[in-house]
Amino acid sequence: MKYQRSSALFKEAQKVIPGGVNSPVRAFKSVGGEPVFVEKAKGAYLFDVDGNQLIDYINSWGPMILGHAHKPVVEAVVEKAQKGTSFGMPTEIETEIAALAVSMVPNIDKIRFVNSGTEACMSAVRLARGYTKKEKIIKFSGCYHGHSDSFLIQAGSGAITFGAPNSPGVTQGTAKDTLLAKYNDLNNVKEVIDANKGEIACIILEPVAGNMGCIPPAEGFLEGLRMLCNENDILLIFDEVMTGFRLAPGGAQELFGVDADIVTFGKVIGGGLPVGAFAARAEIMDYLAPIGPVYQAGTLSGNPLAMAAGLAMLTELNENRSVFESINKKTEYLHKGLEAALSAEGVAFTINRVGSMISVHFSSNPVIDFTSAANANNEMFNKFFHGLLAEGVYIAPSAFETWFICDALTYEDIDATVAACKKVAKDLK
Ligand code: KE4
Repeated sequence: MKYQRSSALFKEAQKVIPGGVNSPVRAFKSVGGEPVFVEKAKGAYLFDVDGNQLIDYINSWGPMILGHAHKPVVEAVVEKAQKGTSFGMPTEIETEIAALAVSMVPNIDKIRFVNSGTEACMSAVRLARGYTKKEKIIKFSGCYHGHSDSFLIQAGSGAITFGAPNSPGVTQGTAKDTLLAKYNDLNNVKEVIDANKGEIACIILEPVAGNMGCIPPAEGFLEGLRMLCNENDILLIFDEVMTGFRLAPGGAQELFGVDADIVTFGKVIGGGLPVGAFAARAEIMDYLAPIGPVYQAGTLSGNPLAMAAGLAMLTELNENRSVFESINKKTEYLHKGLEAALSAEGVAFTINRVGSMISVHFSSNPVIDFTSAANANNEMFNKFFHGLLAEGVYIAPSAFETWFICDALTYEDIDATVAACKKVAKDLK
């Protein structure tokens, strides 16, 4: 693979964009080397600026569940654009996609559209605080809910007291209201709740973690959180930015049969255009301006082009629900192939998978939380990443990310991926 043009473009980009990218993970800092600049994409394939064709296992970090440049989505956006791109006024299509989302997702009556997953999670927490009149929140180490200040927090000195900023610019004043707990550790959550009795507005989590690699909820973990929230008058927020409209039409709530109080969305709901959303039963959502006291707003919220892309995407997923089983089966086939290829070389690894979310960790121990993900051999992951890239396979450029499968991927693509893995595995040890 040659990357001359990507490298030249990266040099240019760094002169006018911090780090040459508009989102840090794209810069390959975690895996080393220089990012690949993409020219275009179609179906399961990326075509970079040097003419390399890559099998895409990121799919824009989740949105392209039906593959890139999916015809109905593209046509919907093109048609909408000819009628104007933004009005700052209500449009019928916002109601159409809202009604469809509400019909697909359990336990929500109303939904508010925003422009990113960050905005959705930030607004959901503000709504939970406004509704419960309590200020503290619990999040989990290793879970990512976007870059809003309340979420850029690491475990503080006291295990069960407030957190500490994990980015300059986040104040102690903000950090003191964010409590950190350990994913898949209900006892730890109980400790944190008991140490902050009556002060916690919400618990926010990824029902399947995707930002430590893919980490499934342990048996009973989600149900246990639901119980603790019921017993302590705490709202449970499922951050379904990754899992929503991917793990099932109704997302993780449907898959695991556990009801959240507020659900956030991103990625798939926008069909590849900038859309986030948060949703809940009416008694909670009606706390939002203009009918309630909790303020939240956005110039481009409900943008007609983004709504057209999202509506085309959700309509297809709703009407062809066999897609979910299809991508799950393809992910299982990939899992088996990778497992055979890596085992044959005696590499210490573990693969986590839920539905069409999957990740490879070079660890002989189970990866069940942030600590176990961090303790894996991530140097080996970096070699694995670059080896696959050289073979035309593009996976997430970090051991702390999930791969996302799209339904445009064929079994032949997966066989080619496994063949590439076999080749790379020989040089891993
Ligand atoms: P955005 O603001 O990036 O649309 O969504 C934030 C977000 C919220 N919740 C979850 C569970 C998420 O995974 C994300 C964003 N995911 C990352 C990938 N790990 C986006 C990639 C990036 O930051 O460029």
